[in-house]
Amino acid sequence: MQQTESSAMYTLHDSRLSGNAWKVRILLSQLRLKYRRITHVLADNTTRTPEFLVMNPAGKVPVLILPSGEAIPESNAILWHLAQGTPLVPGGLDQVRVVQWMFFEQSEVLKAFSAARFFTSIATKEEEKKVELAAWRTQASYVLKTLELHLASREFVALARYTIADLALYPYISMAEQGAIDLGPFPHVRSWLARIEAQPGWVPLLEQ
Ligand SMILES: N[C@@H](CCC(=O)N[C@@H](CS)C(=O)NCC(=O)O)C(=O)O
Repeated sequence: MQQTESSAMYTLHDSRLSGNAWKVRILLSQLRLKYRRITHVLADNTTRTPEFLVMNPAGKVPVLILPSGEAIPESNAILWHLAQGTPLVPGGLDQVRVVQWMFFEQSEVLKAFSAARFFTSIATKEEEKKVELAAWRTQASYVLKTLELHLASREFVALARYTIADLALYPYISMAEQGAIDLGPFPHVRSWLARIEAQPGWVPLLEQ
């Protein structure tokens, strides 16, 4: 575990390559919120200790510790909490559109893209689950076709402007090629990714 930065109000438990934690770091930057990072090496199982499980019973990063000491797990719950009261979370029916796409991300996007990436570019051992790669890539292709059609007539997924729905969907789709998922045939998806990267305060996965 490595700790970086000081004098922070928030503490973010993350891991170096986590796309879910990347979402949170982009938003913290966009909202200009100071935070300290506690970066776990997931293979060391430090997210499965009794102390960590009190913060997140699921034993995963990201977990954001608020200035009050309250722990919030689940990347999209963290985005929701931080962005409340900003234009990134609208009110009324528009809010439902944002929630809709954040659920789509967790149910349809996350597992397929993150698993394809992990077993293609990150895992070092011969993993049993590798046999499922074809299924994950098929699911990823369904997601990309869905988004390509949706984004053909709009700039952002939920509303006419950037919201946390775009941010929730962004990390794993932007890293699709690390899972040998080709974004070439999806020009509208690629333009949308570029629009997200052009938002003020966007930060890369790995700081130079
Ligand atoms: N639904 C969760 C998923 C979190 C998740 O899968 N985190 C991964 C890193 S990206 C993790 O901590 N894996 C460690 C483990 O499963 O032991 C979220 O959106 O935050």
